[in-house]
Amino acid sequence: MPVKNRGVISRRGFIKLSGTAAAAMATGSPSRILHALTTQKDEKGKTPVREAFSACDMCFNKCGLIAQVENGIVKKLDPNPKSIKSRGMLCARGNAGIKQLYDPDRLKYPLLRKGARGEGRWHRLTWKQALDYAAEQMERIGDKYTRCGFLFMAGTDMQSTFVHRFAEVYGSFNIISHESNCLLSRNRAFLDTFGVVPIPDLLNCKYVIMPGANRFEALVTPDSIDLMTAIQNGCKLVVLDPRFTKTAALAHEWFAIKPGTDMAFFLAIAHVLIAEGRYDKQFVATKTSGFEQFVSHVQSYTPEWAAKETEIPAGGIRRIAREISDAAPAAIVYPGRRSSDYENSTQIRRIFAIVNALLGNWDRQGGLIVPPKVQSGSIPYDAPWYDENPEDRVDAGRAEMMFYEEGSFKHTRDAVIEGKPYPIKGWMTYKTNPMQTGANRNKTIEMIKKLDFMITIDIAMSDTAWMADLVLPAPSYLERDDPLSAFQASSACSGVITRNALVPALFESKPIFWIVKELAKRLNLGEYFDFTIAEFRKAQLEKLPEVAKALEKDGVYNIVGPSHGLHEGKPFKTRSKKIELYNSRYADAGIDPMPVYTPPKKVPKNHFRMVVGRNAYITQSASTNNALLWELEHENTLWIHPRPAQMLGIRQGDLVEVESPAGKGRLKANVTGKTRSDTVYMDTGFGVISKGLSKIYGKGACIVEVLEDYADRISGNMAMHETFVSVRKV
Ligand SMILES: Nc1nc2c(c(=O)[nH]1)N[C@H]1C(S)=C(S)[C@@H](COP(=O)(O)OP(=O)(O)OC[C@H]3O[C@@H](n4cnc5c(=O)[nH]c(N)nc54)[C@H](O)[C@@H]3O)O[C@H]1N2
Ligand SMILES: Nc1nc2c(c(=O)[nH]1)N[C@H]1C(S)=C(S)[C@@H](COP(=O)(O)OP(=O)(O)OC[C@H]3O[C@@H](n4cnc5c(=O)[nH]c(N)nc54)[C@H](O)[C@@H]3O)O[C@H]1N2
Ligand code: SF4
Ligand SMILES: [Mo]
Repeated sequence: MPVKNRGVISRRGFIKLSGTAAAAMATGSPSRILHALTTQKDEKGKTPVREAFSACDMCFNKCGLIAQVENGIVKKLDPNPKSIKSRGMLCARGNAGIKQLYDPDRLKYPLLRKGARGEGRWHRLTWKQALDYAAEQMERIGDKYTRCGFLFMAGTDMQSTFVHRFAEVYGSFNIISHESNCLLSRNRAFLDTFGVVPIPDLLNCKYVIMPGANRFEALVTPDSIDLMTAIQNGCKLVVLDPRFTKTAALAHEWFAIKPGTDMAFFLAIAHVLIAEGRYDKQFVATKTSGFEQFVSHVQSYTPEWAAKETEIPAGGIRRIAREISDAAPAAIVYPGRRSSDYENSTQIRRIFAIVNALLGNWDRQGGLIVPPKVQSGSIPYDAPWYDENPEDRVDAGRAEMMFYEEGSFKHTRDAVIEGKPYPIKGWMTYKTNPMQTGANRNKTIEMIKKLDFMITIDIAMSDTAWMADLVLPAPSYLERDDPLSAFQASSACSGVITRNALVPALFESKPIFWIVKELAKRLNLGEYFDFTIAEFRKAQLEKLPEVAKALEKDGVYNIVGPSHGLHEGKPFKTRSKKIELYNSRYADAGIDPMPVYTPPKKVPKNHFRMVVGRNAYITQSASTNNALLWELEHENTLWIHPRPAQMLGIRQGDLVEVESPAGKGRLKANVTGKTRSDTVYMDTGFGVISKGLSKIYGKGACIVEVLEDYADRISGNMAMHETFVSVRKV
């Protein structure tokens, strides 16, 4: 039953396709994918169906799932109602997971590059050849350039911990994750205010201001579900977004804020809270430091001033300040998730944190909470020391206050291109696709050209794999046993989940744990991986018998009980032991100790600001080639407002060229009032260079080909909303 090439399918059709029919499609396919799988029947002539627990991995949320497995084939994925994090939900992407498993485009065996990088000619290797070659290259680069001459980058995964372990015992300090392209400036801001990154108790909240977040499309569980429940229970939602997102559509109020001016909005909110004595006085007096400095700091930041910056009326700002203070402490300025936006993103998020502190919502029901987290065990190790290594990470000193463990993709890439302070000649990427998710693709290509050896481990021929020298096939999440993962989510909802292989790994795919273990053996580091996943899990569970029992019985362990009022009387983990409205560590480092407003760069004439965002059926760059999700979006389009579109002679569906100093791309125009007239937008995950992604190759444009690579000054987080583009009809 082939899937018809239609633009739209109904929800019922989608669910049907995602289940039994999808497996049938895969089994019925003439490709060799499932050739080996034959139908077995029991004595009664029925095919046995097994139900098994696992955790979705179509995005980082790890929603609980129950799979129906028949004759070694995953037939359907259902939500696990016992998972209180996902509240018995699997989203469209979760349902489509089955097509990730049975995707004919999956990588099947190790491949070595033939010809030039990115040319797409490959030579099949055995695993032994591939691993011997990789180990040889790692040894050679380590000897010639020190162990820090090899860079490691792992995306979000329950097995990424093994990449970190491997990098450490191999001896490189240069380990990065996707986080410096995601949320580090938010983390920096909340950590430097509260000493911890708190979690919003949306379920019990009465008033939410959501600036630059899109919870009804960019799904975070349980936030997305809880926010909807809270609204049904009377919570008010105010959204600030230059685009009319689905979250804006479901909000009580939406303001198409001028991009880059959120700090002005919240400085003015703080101004009103203080001027009208609407802040939580007792809380502020006992729990915060620097209030006096802050009072004088916000004196001139009136709503009338902010109105000119934000293009939101002063009366609206004043009213919202009053409303949110009336609802406090069950009232939240949503901290947000992705904050890879502006050069001053940490300071923008600092004012979000400070307004929350003024509302006194800390550790209160419906406010910002820090729920308990399960501390699992591990198999400890002492990484060897390599005398010849340089002193620090290659990106050290390039941002004012970088997270040492995370580093910065943007700054590391610059360092590799410059060869300074020392050369990096090797790169391993696991389950991350910087060719699509690191702003300025041309620079990533330039970086790769500097390397002697690049190895990519993926399930598909991503654009990053396409540029690598050696590509290794990984099993999807439905074929893997993973370690345990403790989660900490909102609304009395933390726990532990794990992932069990539902079917054996297809083709020659091998999990990263096995790969690094084999490499370690070849590099005389085998002792650091002298265990199995089962033994690792056992060590994790050693002191947690009740967790082990729950995982076995329910597929998930939930911590139930109150998640607020847990930190009363405890000092904050900041220098002053209080919530820092004024941050003296910043002052010492020459950073503004309180957020100082500077207007965003002006959009040049005949240009637009490009912004990044999501929709509910694409996960960053990774799910656009999924057969089921591709049914919902065949290519991306450029959102452009009707007014400028008319001036440029652009009509719905016209092919346009978008250009910035970083590069250009061509895609169809979506002329829509859902974006401001000075702002354009496109989805991520199209305009691929990899011919191994057969459904989306040649479709749409690649946003990181156009985005320039600015960075947040404090954290080194990528800043993806600082790019101005011109648009012309082709
Ligand atoms: N379906 C789906 N869900 C996901 C993901 C996914 O890829 N797909 N990814 C997951 C991940 S890794 C993350 S980090 C989260 C991201 O979750 P969010 O951070 O909530 O999502 P984004 O879509 O990045 O939201 C950014 C929004 O900010 C708006 N914006 C742009 N500039 C400005 C500005 O100056 N001011 C304001 N106020 N708004 C602005 C954009 O238009 C966009 O709608 O989503 C998670 N959930
Ligand atoms: N243009 C643009 N850039 C962005 C964003 C954006 O929305 N647009 N969002 C930013 C944010 S918030 C984030 S979190 C980052 C995320 O950026 P990335 O870490 O690059 O995440 P993905 O785009 O999801 O890419 C995941 C890669 O892993 C592969 N993969 C999927 N499952 C498996 C598996 O089981 N095993 C292995 N080995 N590989 C697998 C996929 O094929 C894909 O190549 O991007 C950031 N950068
Ligand atoms: S939000 Fe959707 S894609 Fe992400 S883990 Fe949950 S079900 Fe899977
Ligand atoms: Mo993210």
